[in-house]
Amino acid sequence: MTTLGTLADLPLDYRQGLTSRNLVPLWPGLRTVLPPGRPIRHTQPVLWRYADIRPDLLRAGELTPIEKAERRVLVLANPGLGLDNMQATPTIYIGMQLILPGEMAPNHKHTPIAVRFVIEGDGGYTLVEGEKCPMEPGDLILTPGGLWHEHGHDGSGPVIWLDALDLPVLYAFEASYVTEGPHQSIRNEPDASQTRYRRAGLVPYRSLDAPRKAYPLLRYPWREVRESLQALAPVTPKRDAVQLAYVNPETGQECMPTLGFSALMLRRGETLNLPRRSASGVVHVVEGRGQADIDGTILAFDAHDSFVLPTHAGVTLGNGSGKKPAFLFLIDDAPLQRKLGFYEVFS
Ligand code: GTQ
Repeated sequence: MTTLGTLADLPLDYRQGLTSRNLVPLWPGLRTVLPPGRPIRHTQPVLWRYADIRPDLLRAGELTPIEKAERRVLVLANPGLGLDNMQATPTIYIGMQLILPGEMAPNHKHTPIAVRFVIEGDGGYTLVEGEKCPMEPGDLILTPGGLWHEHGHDGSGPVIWLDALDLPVLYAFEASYVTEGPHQSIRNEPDASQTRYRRAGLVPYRSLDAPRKAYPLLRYPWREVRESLQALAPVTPKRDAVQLAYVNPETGQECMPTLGFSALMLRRGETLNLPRRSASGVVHVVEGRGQADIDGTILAFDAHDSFVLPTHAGVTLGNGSGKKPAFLFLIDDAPLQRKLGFYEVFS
């Protein structure tokens, strides 16, 4: 590959003239924006310990009333991307949200999509367009872009969950905004995971002729995901991942347009090599402990910790227990990359 001319090669008056006319020569920066072979990455493979986050979040509960926060969230910001930019990866926003008994996080809708993955507590719920989704630990709850959502808590003790949004993408598009709305009235029926979409492989008959909703299923109960992983484990060859994708039960496609969600079980004593791929991701540890090797950076993880998988990273995940499985929840931007046509897996 030829060495290109630099800025210093150009006369000062020429450079100043270009700058004054908002013009930039490409060639001095060409190898930065189009590096050979592999992208330049600023995303660091950082880990956030839940043992650190939890006390800070509970303190936020004392310091800032919900009315002054709307959403009481500490954002997991990747230092490589600039803390103020609120990016865990270039495309993924991750926050940890606290709601205390009796509090309400008021109704709104926004252009970014969001999902909640519940970490601890009883009695929390999210209302999505009138559907009340109970938040039990490990549950995944979708709040698709443009759908009204508010959070509440009728139990005791703190409820904490992880928020994942495609906010960095919408923000880069200069398309991110929110609309506030009045408190929703609750439809007095159980969520669709208990009624219309109770079981994989069965859908309401009329949805065959015309799918009724873009997002028929808003809640994926962890109890069923965990059982399904345990059933999958013994029929999965040793070198393959025991991994289930969260999909739309009517289309079988990823459940959200931009971000992908999957659950992964590391069997007792298992060490798993993930293929290098173009997607970035964030792993949240649901249960167990272990070790991640990300491009040579070694991270020891415990239950409820979260860590970053940069694009194109070589990733090895090890279960730290020879006795118990570990369960991980993975968020990635593969759906967006597939749609844009550059998703790659390198084996
Ligand atoms: O709960 O709707 O972490 O609007 C960031 C923005 C959570 C939410 C976040 C939000 C929400």
